[in-house]
Amino acid sequence: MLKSKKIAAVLLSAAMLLTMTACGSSSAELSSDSINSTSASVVTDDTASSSQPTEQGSQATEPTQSQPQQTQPSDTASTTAQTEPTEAVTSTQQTTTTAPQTSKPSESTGVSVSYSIPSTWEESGKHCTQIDFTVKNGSDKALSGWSVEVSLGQQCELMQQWNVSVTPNGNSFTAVNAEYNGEVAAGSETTFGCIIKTPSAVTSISSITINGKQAQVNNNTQKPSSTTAQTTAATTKTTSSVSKPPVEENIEHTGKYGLVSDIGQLSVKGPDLVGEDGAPVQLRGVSTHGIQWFPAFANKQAFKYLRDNWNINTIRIAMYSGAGEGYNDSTKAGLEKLVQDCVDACIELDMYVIIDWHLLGDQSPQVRKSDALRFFDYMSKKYSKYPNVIYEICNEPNGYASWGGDVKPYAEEVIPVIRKNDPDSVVIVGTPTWSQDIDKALADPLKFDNVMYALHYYAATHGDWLRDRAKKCYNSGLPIFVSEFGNCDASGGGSNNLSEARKWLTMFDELNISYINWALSDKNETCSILAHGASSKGGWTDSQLTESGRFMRDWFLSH
Ligand code: IDC
Repeated sequence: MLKSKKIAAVLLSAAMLLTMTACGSSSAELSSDSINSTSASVVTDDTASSSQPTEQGSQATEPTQSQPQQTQPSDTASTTAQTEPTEAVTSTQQTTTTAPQTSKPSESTGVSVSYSIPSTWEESGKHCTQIDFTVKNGSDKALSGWSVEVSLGQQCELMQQWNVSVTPNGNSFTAVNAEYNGEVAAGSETTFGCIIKTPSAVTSISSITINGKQAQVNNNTQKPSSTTAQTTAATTKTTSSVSKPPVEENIEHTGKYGLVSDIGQLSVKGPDLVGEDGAPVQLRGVSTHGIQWFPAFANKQAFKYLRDNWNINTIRIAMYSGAGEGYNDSTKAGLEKLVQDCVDACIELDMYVIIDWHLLGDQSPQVRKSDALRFFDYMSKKYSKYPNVIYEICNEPNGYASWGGDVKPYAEEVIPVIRKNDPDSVVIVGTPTWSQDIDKALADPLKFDNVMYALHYYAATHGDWLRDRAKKCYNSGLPIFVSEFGNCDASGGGSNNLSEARKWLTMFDELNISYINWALSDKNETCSILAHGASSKGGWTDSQLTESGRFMRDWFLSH
């Protein structure tokens, strides 16, 4: 089966590329003649550079790591108010399956706006529509700001927005650039989006202007392809649109590194993660950065590229859960929607996917327990029939949070909620001190099956002492999952320590312990796999990868 799959992959690779490109493009193309242009242009994603807010504030607030024996972002650092931009809450997942070729670009200049409607759903008798926009500056002059007016022909209410400031105005809304993405260099583009609520369904948009000039709307035959429910609407019906297409891979995923259709439902046997046939399995993959900050990199094309070119079988979706980290009443619906888009993408890609409740700034998982209970109840109901999904219920308890007083009691409430909906699933539980105190879990384990305990390390910070702890715990029967690690220091910065990194990964390969690298983003920090400005959709050359990115790619490919 694997052999024929490989041949199919080769034969289909060209078709696949075309499909991926088409999926990444919008079917509606609008152009403006505001800068030298009169014609519509086809917008493709392959040259997209990150339109994320730059990390101006975040560099200053990186967790600092000064004591190698104490492992972690320091206490003060991890509780520092997060200065990452919080408005970048979005779905960049293109789930559209039809992307008709619009008129050929007759010239490559001009500013164009394209849009796609990746999902729609109903809530309290109204229609909710997510619309993703791309403003592309095909001119030879920088754009110093943009204002896009979108006519819907019906009243609209704003629910969410990202990378933009949206003002509803009767039957239309105006979308004005955020502070950080008004400037669009010649040849670049920027993306933004919103979720709106309307009395009737929005299937296409009748008119758009950009910077006051009417833009032409090309015929749009694109259909919303998913009807995913919002997690906040308890009464909303969940309709999963996930179907399983045949898997096409460039790389043959075999044996313990297989994909879901090879390995099936995971379970935990002694200290080992095993597949449906009971044989040990090793999940290896990459974690997104916080999806509130780097949503552009949380997309199906990037995951697919990593699956096919880096030989990984797992993606971790990190959603920071602290109010200071961008998860709050006004953003949670959009973030949880993006988690689902990412999970749906991984299911379509036949990959395992970890839903990570990325506890960090709150220290104890007790702080946001009621949100976590609602979140995991929803996710485990929605994904109960998919063996792809693993639940990680608290990334890194830290500071005052203790195993007996905070983490264990939290897990004892959350796990039964997951189990009720999804009885077979594997659950990863974080451990105190930034998921280093696996020994505390060994001394007082949870009484559930199919539970694994998170061990996190950063190779330039954590050495022999933590490896010894890992070996001792494993040999004593503790199931360990390395749901996050970095090759640099625990702040995410500093230099990589690749010789330590090799020691860690070699040990895990020998013990069949699964590991997930931090992080899939182009943020200017050592732990990123991508160099700043790299495409968000894959196809990365050596120079578009960081040192850590090249090391991880080579490791995954040669081990
Ligand atoms: C870091 C990010 C950094 C961000 C910071 C926020 O790399 O861009 O500003 O979080 O606190 C962890 C955490 C993980 C950290 C990572 C590096 O799980 O969220 O990411 N790290 O500091 N534990 C140890 C290290």
